[in-house]
Amino acid sequence: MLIRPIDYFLVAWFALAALSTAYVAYDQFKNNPEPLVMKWGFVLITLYMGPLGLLMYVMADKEPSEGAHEEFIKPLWKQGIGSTIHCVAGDATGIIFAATITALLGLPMWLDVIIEYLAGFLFGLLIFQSLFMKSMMGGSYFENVRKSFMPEFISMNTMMAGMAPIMILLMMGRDMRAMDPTELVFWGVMSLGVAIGFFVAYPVNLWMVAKKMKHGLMTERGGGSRMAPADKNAPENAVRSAVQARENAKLLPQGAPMTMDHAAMQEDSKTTESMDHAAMKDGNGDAKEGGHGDMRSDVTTPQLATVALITFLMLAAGMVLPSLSVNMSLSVRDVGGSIIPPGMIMTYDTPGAAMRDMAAVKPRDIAYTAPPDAKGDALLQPRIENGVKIFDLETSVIRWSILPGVQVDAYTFNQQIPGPRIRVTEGDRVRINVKNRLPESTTVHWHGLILPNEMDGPAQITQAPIQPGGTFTYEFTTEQSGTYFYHSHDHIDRQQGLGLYGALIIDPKEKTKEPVADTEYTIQLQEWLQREGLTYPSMPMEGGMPNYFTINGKAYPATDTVKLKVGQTIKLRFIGSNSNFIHPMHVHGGPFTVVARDGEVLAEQARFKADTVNVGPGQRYDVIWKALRPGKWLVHCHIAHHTTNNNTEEKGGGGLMMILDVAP
Ligand SMILES: [Cu+2]
Repeated sequence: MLIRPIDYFLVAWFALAALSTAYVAYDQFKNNPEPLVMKWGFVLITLYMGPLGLLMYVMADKEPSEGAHEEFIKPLWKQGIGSTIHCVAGDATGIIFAATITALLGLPMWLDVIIEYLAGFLFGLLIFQSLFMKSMMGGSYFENVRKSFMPEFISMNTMMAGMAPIMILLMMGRDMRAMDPTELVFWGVMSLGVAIGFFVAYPVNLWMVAKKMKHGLMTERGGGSRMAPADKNAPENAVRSAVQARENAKLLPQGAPMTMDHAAMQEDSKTTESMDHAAMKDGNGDAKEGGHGDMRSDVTTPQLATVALITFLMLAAGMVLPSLSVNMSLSVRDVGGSIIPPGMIMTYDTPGAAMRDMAAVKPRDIAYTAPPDAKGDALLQPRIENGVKIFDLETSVIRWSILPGVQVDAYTFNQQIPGPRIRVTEGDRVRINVKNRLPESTTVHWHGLILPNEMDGPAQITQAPIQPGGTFTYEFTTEQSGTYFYHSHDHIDRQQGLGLYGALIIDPKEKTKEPVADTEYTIQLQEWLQREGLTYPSMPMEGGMPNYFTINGKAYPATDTVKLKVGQTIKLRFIGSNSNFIHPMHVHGGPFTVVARDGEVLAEQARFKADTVNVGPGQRYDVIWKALRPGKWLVHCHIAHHTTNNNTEEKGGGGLMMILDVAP
């Protein structure tokens, strides 16, 4: 699913990779005079490295004009490219295959990289080097395995030294979709890893070619390459079949141009035998019978041992150092495709559950997009059966506008933020059916109510969590009155912060017990963290700090304006439905009277006047404010940052701000 800018980039990249691969494959098999194994090497490398593979092909290998391949590929840097391609094509295929299998099996990351190394090494050695090259190198399969071992070991070490840090740091970085082979970003990491591995492996391959330990690029015309065209006109032309070449070669003087040879060996070639596959020697240059010693390596044993040691240290550093900063004990299943907010601190001991807790809401889970002007806190009408008021709540993931053009991906009750208002009367028997359509389990807690313990809601304490698709019925008789609210009590750190809360107002049986005003308005507070189009549960920790703040699901200037007339009173019911901060809520234009706290009406002599009240998470304050003067009077949080939208002000503020518009 395309949810981050990198996803769009990768679509474009892989489209280019497909086109590049198609071209290289077509050109290799149609035109380029090269052994089959190198044709496949270039095709695979272009598949993995996209336009970079294409670049290397046209710069180092593609025959520039008919018959010119032998000369064209001679420079050592091109031979180094050929040698690296030959190694990396095999190694990368083994690594990518192993990475996919280990991810699907759900193995931990530390085991993944070890299996990937072994798979890459064995695939490169046993299949790509020894099997596919056998026809060129001559000798028995096991002889080739033995000769290829050291070059393959050295090359694979450097390849993995480059690729492992990319895989480890990016797969377990912010966007852990990268651990999942069903996600495009996994393949993006593989491609980048192969590319980096290639360039790290290049210098040592260059050295091995120079030392005649490894083959570079080769030219092969006729027999070995399936589609190489045969030139019928000129025997002296380089383009001809292997059979023809061998026949004709007998007539050639020593040192004459040969049609089938290893470029690095050409200068040494003395006999027609050098045109044969037998001349393609690897390893330490043991000449095969019928061949000659022109592939004899001039590397010394101390050189070889030291280079092998250094590359092994590079491998160890590449695998161990990145592991110090990510949790290598986790598997793709543990992290669940989490995308972590920017700046969140993750260490080698951060548990998978913590990552899932902090992760962005997955856009693919969104079941509904609310219209931009949709409002939450809608009064929920009950059905009444045998005197019981029955309410239905359903949780789901929706997209919700908090400002024009700013949307959050939220967990909601009944597709709104805040959840619908439940309003009953003291003494009512209520039954609330909760259906869970979230991708995770949930429960509902009835904050502040006296009720049977098994109806209280805390997951794993009074009830089993309601699993995705499951239901639970809460039933109790209300014994109190006042301003209450309900909220999720399972993974509360995540779920309440993503929108699972709503007002629960209980009117007293005896109306006279309650301080009254001409009108009332309920204010439910919330903090949001929305960046790069993704919504994370805000948390008071590094990387988790909120950047949007809402009253009843809207940030100023999208918050409500309440119309009043001079002399009228309004009861503001503040609900701390947020879970991070204490918000000092302030009203302009004169003091209010605090008449109730946490649902409890204050005795006359305990009521007090104030113009700011600290609304902490979970707290409720009912205050009555009288409109003394006409004009636009603000209600706002007095932590100034909480009246901004992503650190900007619009129409005089943002976030936790709304207007009481008093007419004369
Ligand atoms: Cu505040």
